[in-house]
Amino acid sequence: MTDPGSIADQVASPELVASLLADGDDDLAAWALEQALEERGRAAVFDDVVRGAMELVGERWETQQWTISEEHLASVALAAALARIRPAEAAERRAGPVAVLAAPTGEHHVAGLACLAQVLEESGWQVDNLGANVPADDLVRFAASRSVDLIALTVATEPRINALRATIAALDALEQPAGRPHVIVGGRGVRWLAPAPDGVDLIARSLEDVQGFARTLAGAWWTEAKARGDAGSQRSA
Ligand code: B12
Repeated sequence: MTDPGSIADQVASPELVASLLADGDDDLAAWALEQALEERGRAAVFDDVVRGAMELVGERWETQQWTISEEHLASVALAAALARIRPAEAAERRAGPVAVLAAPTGEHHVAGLACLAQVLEESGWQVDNLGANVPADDLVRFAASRSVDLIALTVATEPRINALRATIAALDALEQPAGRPHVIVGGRGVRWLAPAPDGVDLIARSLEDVQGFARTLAGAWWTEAKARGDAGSQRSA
């Protein structure tokens, strides 16, 4: 007899979540993802179920089983479903290391950043997610205006690799009292990012790849903040 799998595996299969999202049913999609989160960590659920579901959406769009409208509806429903399952404590957090998330100029695939934001928030980070199409010089100005510990960039397609490289190079100009923030890069486009650019601490192919790194940085931040006696304040430089 074959193993039928857990209830969570059945209701939160990429197949079912893709169909719910393409129907615009963010409510039921969020419920399905919550069932998966009962059994597995957030990074694993996002890497397997959310990414898998959106790959199916992409395949069906490419093969014209689903229209552009259904694909767009799925993206909007995904954003709404993710907002419903945000870690409970994240909205109230006023202290902790700060991460700035952005996609470089021309990059409009940003669901990965929304997923990353929640994984970081669950590990104690405060997150400013700037989303799509952020000019390099503007990102540098934004990060210079506050105390930032981590900058996370996403790239989905090959034509955006040059803009990503330009953004990473521009971050060299960033001066902060605690030194240059750590820089990580992820997204399905990192397969085109060889050789690895200077100034990048980690190139991640998944959220699970980045979890240990993010937890270690957050732990070090809290140790230093406690030593300074100022763990209650953050957000501005
Ligand atoms: C939704 C979608 C869109 C939406 C995006 C909306 C939005 N708000 O994000 C819109 C309509 C804007 C769009 C536009 C385009 N798209 Co599109 N899109 C997709 C689709 C269907 C799903 C992407 C998605 O949301 N995935 C879900 C997230 C969660 O997955 P993810 O991004 O991979 O992120 C995961 C990891 O990579 C990681 N991660 C991501 N970023 C980071 C960052 C860090 C630091 C870390 C640690 C981890 C991490 O975490 C996530 C969880 O595992 C994909 C199909 C696919 N196979 O991916 C096509 C796809 C990527 N698009 C494609 C194309 C061609 C386009 C367009 C050029 C179409 C056009 N002709 O206009 C434009 C380009 C726009 C641009 N300039 O950026 C192609 C790319 C083909 C290629 N050769 O690379 C794909 C693969 C579809 C296909 N099969 O043809 N798209």
